[in-house]
Parts: sequence; C-alpha cells; structure tokens
Amino acid sequence: MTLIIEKISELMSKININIKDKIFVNQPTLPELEEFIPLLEEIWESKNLTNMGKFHQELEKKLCEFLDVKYISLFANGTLALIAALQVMRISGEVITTPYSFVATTHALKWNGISPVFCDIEPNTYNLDPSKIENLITPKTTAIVPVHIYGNPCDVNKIEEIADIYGLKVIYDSAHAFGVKLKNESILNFGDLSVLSFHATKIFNTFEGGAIICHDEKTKKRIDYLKNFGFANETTVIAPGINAKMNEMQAAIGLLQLKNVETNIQKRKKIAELYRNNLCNQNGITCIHEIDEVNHNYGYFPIFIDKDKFGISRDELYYKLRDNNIFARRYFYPLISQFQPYKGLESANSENLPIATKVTEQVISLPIYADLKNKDAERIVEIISSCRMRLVG
Ligand code: T4K
Repeated sequence: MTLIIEKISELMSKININIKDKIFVNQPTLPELEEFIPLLEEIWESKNLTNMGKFHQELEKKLCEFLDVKYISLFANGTLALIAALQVMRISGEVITTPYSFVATTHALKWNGISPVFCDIEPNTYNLDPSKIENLITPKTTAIVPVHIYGNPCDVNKIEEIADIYGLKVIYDSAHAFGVKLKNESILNFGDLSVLSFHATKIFNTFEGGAIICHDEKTKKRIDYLKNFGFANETTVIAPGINAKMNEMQAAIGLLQLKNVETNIQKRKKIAELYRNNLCNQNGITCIHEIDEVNHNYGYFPIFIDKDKFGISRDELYYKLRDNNIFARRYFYPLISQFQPYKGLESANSENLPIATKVTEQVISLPIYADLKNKDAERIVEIISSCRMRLVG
C-alpha cells in the first residue's frame, strides 16, 4: 500500500513539474495582489459595482492620456466593442475585411447581419492590401474593417484615400495595437473608430475588457448610450442598445495595470530582439517585420517557416515545440475564410487570397510576455535551430 502511495505521489510530482515547466504563447502580467485589495475594499464600501462608476471614469481619463486619444469608451470585452462599433456607425450591407485575423473580427460583422467580403493581405505587414480593396467594392459596400495585425499598422493613408473616394466608413480592429504609434501619432487616431481588446492575453489586460476610440464628443455619447441598452436618460432609449459595459472590478485592475505597461513593453522588446537576432538570419525563417517609424508594442512574435528551405514544415515545428513543453500557437491559422460559417462565400475562395493562404500555412507565434525568462527564450531558439541544423548536417 505504502509503495502504491509513494508511486502515486511520485507521479503527481512529475505531473506538477511538467505543468510548471510549460511555456505558453502568452502569460498575463498582474499587479501585486496587495495593491488590488484597497481598490476592492473601496468597491465593497461604495456598493458601486458597475454602470460607469468611479473607476470606469478614472480609467477612461487615464487611458486617453496614456494612448494620446481624445475619447475612449470602455467595454466588457473587445468582441462586444467591435459589435457595438458597427452599430454606432450604422454599418450594413457588405464590409471589406481581412481573412487573416482572430475570428472575432468577422463574427462581429455577422452578429450585425453584415456580409463579410474577404480581401487579400500584404506580404510584408500581413495587413489588408489596399491595392486589392477597390475591386471588391459594390453598391452594397458601406465600410472597411482592417486589422492592425500583431500591432503592425495598416497602410492607414491609402485606406483613408479609398474610403474617402467611395464614401465608406473605416473601423479598425486595433485589438493588437495598444500603445502603437506611427510617426509619433497614436495609430488609434486613424479611421472613424478603433477598437481595442484588453483580454488576458493582450499587452494591457483587465482580465477581459475592450474599448472604442472615437474623435468627437457626439460619437462618444452615442457609444456610451449603445453600450448601456441605448439609454440616454432614465426615460429615453435612442437605439436598440446592448449591455456591454466594463464593470468596476475590471476598471480598477486596469488602473493598476496601466502603471506597468510601459515597463512590460520594454521587457517584451528584449525578448523580441533575442528572437530576431538568433532566428531571422536562418534560412527558411522569416520574422515579423519591424516597420519604419513605428513604436511597436511587441505583443506577438510570429515567425514564418518555408518548409523547402527550413527542412521541416510549420506543423512539424509546432509539434516539436509542444514535445518540449513549448506551447507556441499558429496565430492565425486557419484563415477566417476557411471556417465553416464563412467558407461558402465567394470571397472566401483561396484563389482570391493567395498571400493570406500562404502565410496562414507558414505562421507560428512564439511565446512572448514580460516575465518570459531569457533562458527560456534561448531554449526556444535552440530547439528551432536544432530542427534546421539537422537539415544542414
Ligand atoms: N480582434 C482581434 C484581432 C483579436 O485578436 C481578438 C482577440 C479580438 C478581436 C476579440 O477581443 P476579445 O473579445 O477577446 O477581447 C486568445 C484570446 O482569447 C483572444 O482574446 C485573442 N484575440 C486571441 C488572439 O487569442 P485563444 O483561444 O488562443 O486563447 P487561449 O485561452 O488559448 O490563450 C492562449 C494562451 O494564453 C494560453 O495557452 C495560456 C495563456 N493564458 C490565457 C488566458 C485566457 C493565460 O496564461 N491566462 C489566461 O487567463 O484566444
């Protein structure tokens, strides 16, 4: 009996070690728990739990300053913010968007009864290719929904030019672009609206959370009404709104997170540099490009594997990493246009999306987060390099 118990506890400790040793693509950063307690006490004391309370208001103000934007409205999560943003701008009919993103981008269109029209991406930024937008515009097109994928800015000027000519709205899915600047200007200031995600896996997290950025007071008011059932006051409902407000606990944690976000970005930058210096020069590996005059946030570090040059495929590398307890992710595979709800659409045909189709088969996002240890990033480099070296040898 004792022997069995010993064996079980030995096994349990092995499992524990394995779980502890696992490295995921992401790990949220958190403030000290002691810092959160007084804020929770304040919430308990005031009994003000939600509906645009004190912490909600304070976080909106602090985020406007930090992000250098005029107006922000906080949401329960990024998906609800996207769904609401389309309502705010009264978007309908067809919307041109990218297939190379997280599925929420297109789901938000579907939840609004809008038909997504997929447009191919650029080979360098993996963002919507502006030169391919015009061909997809029909009399039903009302907007463009591009994504600043991995936080790399879209070609905002060209997109604006096209939108102006055809009278289209532009709503940026900026879920990855917290704090990103282009020529010293916040990327969130482009387009009619920008939508952020504050999910646990993002640069700045409120556990779950999101926001819409807009540029005038009237729009800010409309957003605030729509996220609160459409109430303008106790007896007036201006539109069929939704309940998508951020609560006080989320906002309180956000206030604490904001203090560390800059330091965390710098820590991520170091990991990105380590990967870049050791991987980019290897035949068969392309790293995410750093775009000139951009302040990056290093939220993701995708690499792209060319099987013929690298020796093994992206999937083989993905499983090799998993065998070593490294849980990299294939962000973004499959393409949204390949998922069941969308694959029947005319624009989902992979012949129309050659770059996106190639990129989605090659991508693997490596672990990157503020607390990732250098030695772990080095081990990841070693595993990847050893796969290649076998080919050389
Ligand atoms: N638009 C874009 C372009 C987006 O990327 C997203 C979200 C949205 C819109 C929608 O915003 P939200 O409604 O989510 O605010 C994750 C996230 O759930 C999702 O927010 C994110 N994009 C997407 C790119 O990644 P999964 O299914 O890959 O997450 P999961 O749970 O597998 O997490 C990845 C790893 O992170 C785990 O292996 C471990 C680590 N992790 C995760 C969570 C949730 C933690 O350490 N702690 C945690 O609490 O989608």
